[in-house]
Amino acid sequence: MPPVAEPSAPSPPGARPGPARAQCPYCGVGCGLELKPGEPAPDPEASPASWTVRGDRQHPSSLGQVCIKGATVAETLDQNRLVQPQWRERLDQPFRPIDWEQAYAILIHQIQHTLASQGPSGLAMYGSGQFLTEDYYVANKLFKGALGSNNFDANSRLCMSSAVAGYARSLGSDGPPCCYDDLDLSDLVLLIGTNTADCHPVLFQRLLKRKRKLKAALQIVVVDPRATTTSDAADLHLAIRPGTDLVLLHGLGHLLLLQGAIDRAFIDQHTEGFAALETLWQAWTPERVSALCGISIPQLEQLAQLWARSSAVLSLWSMGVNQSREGTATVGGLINLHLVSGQIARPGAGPFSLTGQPNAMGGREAGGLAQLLPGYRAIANPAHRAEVERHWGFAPGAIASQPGLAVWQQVEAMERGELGLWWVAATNPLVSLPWLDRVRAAAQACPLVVLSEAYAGTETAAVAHLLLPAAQWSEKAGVMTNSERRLTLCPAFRQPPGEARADWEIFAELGRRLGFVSQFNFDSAAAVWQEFSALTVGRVCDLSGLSHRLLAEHGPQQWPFPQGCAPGEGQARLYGDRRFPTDSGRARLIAEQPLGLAEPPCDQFPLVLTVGRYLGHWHTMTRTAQVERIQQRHPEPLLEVNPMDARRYGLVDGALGQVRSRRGAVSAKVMVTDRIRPGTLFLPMHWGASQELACEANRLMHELGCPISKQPELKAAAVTLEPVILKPVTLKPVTLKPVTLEPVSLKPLA
Ligand SMILES: Nc1nc2c(c(=O)[nH]1)N[C@H]1C(S)=C(S)[C@@H](COP(=O)(O)OP(=O)(O)OC[C@H]3O[C@@H](n4cnc5c(=O)[nH]c(N)nc54)[C@H](O)[C@@H]3O)O[C@H]1N2
Ligand SMILES: Nc1nc2c(c(=O)[nH]1)N[C@H]1C(S)=C(S)[C@@H](COP(=O)(O)OP(=O)(O)OC[C@H]3O[C@@H](n4cnc5c(=O)[nH]c(N)nc54)[C@H](O)[C@@H]3O)O[C@H]1N2
Ligand code: SF4
Ligand SMILES: [Mo]
Repeated sequence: MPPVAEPSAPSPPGARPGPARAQCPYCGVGCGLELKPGEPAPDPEASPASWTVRGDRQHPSSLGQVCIKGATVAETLDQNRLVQPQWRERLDQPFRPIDWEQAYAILIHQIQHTLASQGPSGLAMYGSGQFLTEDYYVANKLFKGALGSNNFDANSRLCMSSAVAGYARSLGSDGPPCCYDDLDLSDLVLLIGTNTADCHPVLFQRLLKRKRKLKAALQIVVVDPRATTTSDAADLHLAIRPGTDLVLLHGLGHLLLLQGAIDRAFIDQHTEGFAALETLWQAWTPERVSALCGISIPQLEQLAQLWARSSAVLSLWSMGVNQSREGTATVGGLINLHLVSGQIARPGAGPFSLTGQPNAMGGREAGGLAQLLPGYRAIANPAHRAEVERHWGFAPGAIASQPGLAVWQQVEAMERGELGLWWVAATNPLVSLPWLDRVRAAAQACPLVVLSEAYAGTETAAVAHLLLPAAQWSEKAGVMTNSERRLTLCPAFRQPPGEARADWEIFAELGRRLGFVSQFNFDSAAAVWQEFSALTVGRVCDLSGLSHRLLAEHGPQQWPFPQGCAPGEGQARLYGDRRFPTDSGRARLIAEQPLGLAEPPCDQFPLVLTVGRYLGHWHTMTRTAQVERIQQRHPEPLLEVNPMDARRYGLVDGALGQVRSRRGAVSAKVMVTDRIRPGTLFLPMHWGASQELACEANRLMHELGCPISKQPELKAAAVTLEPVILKPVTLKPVTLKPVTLEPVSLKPLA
């Protein structure tokens, strides 16, 4: 069956399409972009039409602002695309092009074979926060509903899952309670484990603009083992030892107690568990905290004073908090402070996770992790399963009662030969998962690895048997939700290249071919959305009043947006009534002892490697490596080393250094800088094996993570460092054979 036409399908060839408005497909700030077609190309077949991009001034989340990635996105859309399904039986063979009929036949054969031999648990998909919500919804319905396998997980496991678990545990439900306007209303902004300037640039610029105006009246505190562009703007930078965030937060609680800077009325009326937290905090004296975190007591006291005297405290956090073996506990530790001081559920105040990917929020709403179902529901809850089964049109019991495998468990299942199909879509795990050598070996042992990708030649393609060409953002319609719970319709305004299809269409077509015709009979993304949004009625993330049409006509909207809600009337903040969605209606205070790093430094591996991002590059560079301006800005990966460590390990600026962990070694050019803590190294995550200057940081990282969120500790591994001594190359003497030249007879010119 051919892909179904969208109501917002690309214009017919020859027509000049008008400007398109969409959410930026990169980070979770979710800026609005306005895209206008350039001059039509003389030969549209040879060179596709160019698009000019600018910030969409009508978008309430970004008001016309963009960063370098959003501004250059049009340059990434056409080159190096995967345009046809490709197949190889064995990994040592080259891929050969096939058609979609053959691709579906391969998928269906392996699914049926696996179901017969191993059962539903032998099937797994690993998806992405870069899916549109419609992609997520149909993938989930296919795996958890039709196939009976809850093994649908996403790269949000590496990203936001500690925030998801932390919100749910403390407040009773997932869902960031704040909005971007809070940046304009707070007088203390705590940025913990986030390099906002590089990773959420448009939000950071908004904060910076206000800081320039208000000066000391707005205080900015940054907690990060490195000095970053973010900390350059801070009034106070706490360069703590990696993995000591929870100690710091408890130490702050200790001082707030001492100073009496707590809101007794709020604690009594709206929380539970204070007595246990109070006992825990009492033990976290400034002396202990200072020694463990590696910061001074006056610095800690300064933070406590700022918190105590501020009328509105806003905390922003990202991967420095989430990617930790105690990620959920640290999120709880941060929310504790907001609850105990009444700094929540009012303008300018609250705990606010900065979402990484453009639609990781939509993924959470659609139930896109192995333990979730749509509408912020849980697999473990029998009533939730029954509601979803009914809505999806499957028999009672169709959804398995146990949560599925999180991504690392999928890797382990492949190692044990327990997966017959590993389907990777819109993520590049052979760069982004920890312990890459182990992941590679596990994937190589899986009988069928399928990769749905927009681009050709990614690192993950090297372990795949079947490649499915995906239409990407701009070529398929659908909705994304940004960090402040705002939904933007992203229309299809370009044709997908070759035979590429929207991910949700690929999943729906497979569902029909497997015999679930009525359940997957969607004729458009708008119809998928309609079915999904109806499943959110009465939930915390109620967005049942939103349709593609409403979003197209009235622009981006925030949820909650129940049926009957008027455009612009979605809620900016959650829990304004201070009732939390727990059984008691009270938020829970979490008293948990800090554990520190899962792999602490030791004699053999005395340093801590942390891995993060550069402003211009996006993750595994499938898109940003194509942009000249970005490549010029970040031409190579640099290993940041403190001058003390450089001296100790015999390295100078510009030298080649080798970082080694228990799992492997990588080399990179050294940048000696006092902007990183002694004992800590930094590498970017971006340069995978397919890049000319490959630097596979994740060969070094371990898989251990938070037991609650199952998020791996991608921010820290114990390593050692040594200079790379380039061996002098001995050239073998070459004996040149004498060349005998044939005599040439030149004809005289006429
Ligand atoms: N330019 C760019 N922007 C992006 C992305 C991108 O690839 N490129 N990706 C997007 C995505 S998916 C995400 S998840 C976000 C990530 O956004 P961020 O989390 O802001 O980015 P990172 O660079 O991964 O890490 C942030 C900081 O955590 C610090 N850190 C390391 N260990 C610790 C610790 O133990 N404690 C604390 N407090 N800090 C620590 C690091 O030094 C680093 O500066 O960015 C989004 N935006
Ligand atoms: N050590 C360390 N490791 C990390 C991190 C870290 O901070 N430190 N961060 C982690 C985090 S937070 C994240 S989010 C991950 C990100 O890691 P990945 O998800 O692996 O990174 P991306 O390069 O964004 O991968 C997305 C892929 O989808 C493709 N694609 C784009 N659009 C579409 C589409 O519409 N359909 C399909 N099918 N494909 C599409 C892109 O070409 C790209 O190959 O990395 C994680 N890994
Ligand atoms: S800040 Fe994020 S969403 Fe905004 S333009 Fe940059 S990458 Fe896109
Ligand atoms: Mo992320």
